Amino acid sequence: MDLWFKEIHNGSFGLLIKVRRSLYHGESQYQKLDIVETEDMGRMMLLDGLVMFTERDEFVYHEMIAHVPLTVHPNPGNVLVIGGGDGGTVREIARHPQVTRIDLVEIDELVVDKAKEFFPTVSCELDNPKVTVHYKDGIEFVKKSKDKYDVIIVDSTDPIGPAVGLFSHEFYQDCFNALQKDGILTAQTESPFFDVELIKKIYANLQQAFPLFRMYLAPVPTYPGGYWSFAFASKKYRPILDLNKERAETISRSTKFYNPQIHVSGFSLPNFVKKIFS
Ligand code: AG3
Repeated sequence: MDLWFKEIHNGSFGLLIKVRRSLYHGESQYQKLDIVETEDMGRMMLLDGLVMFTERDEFVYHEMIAHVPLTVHPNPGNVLVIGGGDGGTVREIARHPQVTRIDLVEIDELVVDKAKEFFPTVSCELDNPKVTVHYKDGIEFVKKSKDKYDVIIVDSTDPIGPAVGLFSHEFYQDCFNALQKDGILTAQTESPFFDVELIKKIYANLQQAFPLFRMYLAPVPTYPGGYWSFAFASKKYRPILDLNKERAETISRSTKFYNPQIHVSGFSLPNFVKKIFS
């Protein structure tokens, strides 16, 4: 059988992944959820037909969104994850002994349920006693928190549907207020190759809320363009100068992508990306 999954980005560029079979299809009030078994990439989760992650390469994204802020913050006790109901980001955060509490705010209970059923290696820390899962809209949730978190990680979908607000100035301002006085935020910020206009807007919104912001990059083969951007926004700490190399080294004994050298080099931007900010 010749079955291929196709994701088309911005109408004219696509990604093809060979599929063996469908494992689950369902729909919540928010989105369609598919889980398929692929030929090479392990199982894959799709939301509204877009790749959220595959078992084979999810480590890059989840390690980079989590370990970069957590190795810069000197004592990240209290961490908030917005989105990320699959649990991949939580799994990485749970590797840090300094973290005593993780709030995960996922709008869609179906994502958590099916991640637990089909992706045990990704969702494995969701039942950790340090983790509290809130089935709520992240936008409303951050509005109600003040001076509470050391790190906020926005593990969202593309800015479509319910996720649009997770890229707005107002949301970033609410995150700023929800963070303690030396808090750090990281967020996934789409493809630096294809989403230039969108990225300009996202970083302008961030810049209005945070005194310090930088982009960093990592390769994610199953996302459009294979090259993905993340934002590091902070009230005080600088992403390279304030890196705790010892903790980064310790964490990298259990990671597959992240290490202190990758942390630093992730912030080196190619000229075509630098140009987005000039
Ligand atoms: N968050 C989704 C990143 C965006 C992917 N975009 C796309 N395929 N068009 C991933 C969630 C994993 N915890």
